Amino acid sequence: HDEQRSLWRQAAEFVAQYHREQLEGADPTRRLAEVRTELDATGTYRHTDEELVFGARVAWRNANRCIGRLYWRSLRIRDRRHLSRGEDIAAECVSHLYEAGNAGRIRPLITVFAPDAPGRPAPRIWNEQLIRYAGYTAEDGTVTGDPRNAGLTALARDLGWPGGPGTHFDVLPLVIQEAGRCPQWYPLPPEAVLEVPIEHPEFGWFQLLGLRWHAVPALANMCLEIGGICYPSAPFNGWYMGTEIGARNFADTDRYDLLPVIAARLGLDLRDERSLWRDRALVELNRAVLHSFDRARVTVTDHHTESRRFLTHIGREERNGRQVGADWSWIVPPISGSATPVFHRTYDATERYPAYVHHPDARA
Ligand code: HEM
Ligand code: NRG
Repeated sequence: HDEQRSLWRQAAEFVAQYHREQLEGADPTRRLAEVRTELDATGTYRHTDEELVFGARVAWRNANRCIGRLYWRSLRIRDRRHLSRGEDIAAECVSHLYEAGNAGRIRPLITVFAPDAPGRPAPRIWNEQLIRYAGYTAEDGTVTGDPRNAGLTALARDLGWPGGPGTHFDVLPLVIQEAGRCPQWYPLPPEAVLEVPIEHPEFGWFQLLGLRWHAVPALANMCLEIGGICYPSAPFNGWYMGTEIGARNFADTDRYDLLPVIAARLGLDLRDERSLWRDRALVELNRAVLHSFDRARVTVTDHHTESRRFLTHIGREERNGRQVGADWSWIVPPISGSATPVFHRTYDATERYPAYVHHPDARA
């Protein structure tokens, strides 16, 4: 029927692409027949190890919102497709964090758990990222911690998580759901969570703000889609670009909202919009983030370097005969956009597969 036919079409397209790109144009006929037979018999098919590695890397290459794609070939894959129990997934997420963190020399990594299959839906990780800070909502609606995670924090509490010490940076537990079951929470051991205390290269008062951030950004709620097969639990990470933390997580008014605090400490006039107190606070905050990661010897990139690399990436891909899709509004950094080369041009926005895709949030 329809769904089957479209799965076959996507599978065939992927197998053809794999042979074209990875096997120097070898004839895909035999592999296609094999996949067809497996599809007819079981309603799904299994990727070879090589297909999985190729698919996960090309999905990164196809991430139109990602400025960090120059190194897409270096993604390492942890094949854990045989795992679908919550406990096992939690344990492997912890080892993913150790391997990815690598004492500060961060390694781009993806761990792939069991895919969706007919009558056998995959497990789901409910956390947006493997490491997220709790946001505790008080009676009056104010939030301690990261307001972005208030929902997951409340849910974890409902599931029996006792809560952390109540700081602005309590690490949430993993919340994992086996198919058809109620989600369960699993604590992350503190040793698996590499963090950087934030200080400023000049202003001694900065470290007294007590800010910190985790070293590894590991998206956990996107689905890896390869040749029509969905891997909903496939957490991946690279390293941070400083602006993600300094210009968004710490600065957005619906996140840590720190610009007024920092501008006041800088002695700026918060009543005068034209003192550009927000802009000046943003610059110092972003200097502090980059300085602190460097001091802690944790991999981080800055938006000027990364913008140049991204244009290098586009050039290299085009020389290889491939168009690079990109989403301008995500690629241009959230500060000093026009001071980076990625601002001054347009991009092809075509979506390509394999891809990392956002699915509707998991539900119990
Ligand atoms: C998005 C940088 C590695 C896939 C982003 C964004 C940045 C970025 C700045 C925009 C995030 C935002 O505005 O919230 C980097 C850097 C990396 C890296 C510096 C260093 C190696 C990776 C890896 C993958 C990946 C390894 C997948 C294998 C994505 C995807 C998005 C994204 C799918 C869009 C996320 C969404 O829709 O929310 N990246 N990235 N990136 N990146 Fe990368
Ligand atoms: N802005 C988010 C992280 C999104 C993905 N960014 C990366 N991905 N650098 C934040 O936590 O601030 N990556 O895989 O490296």
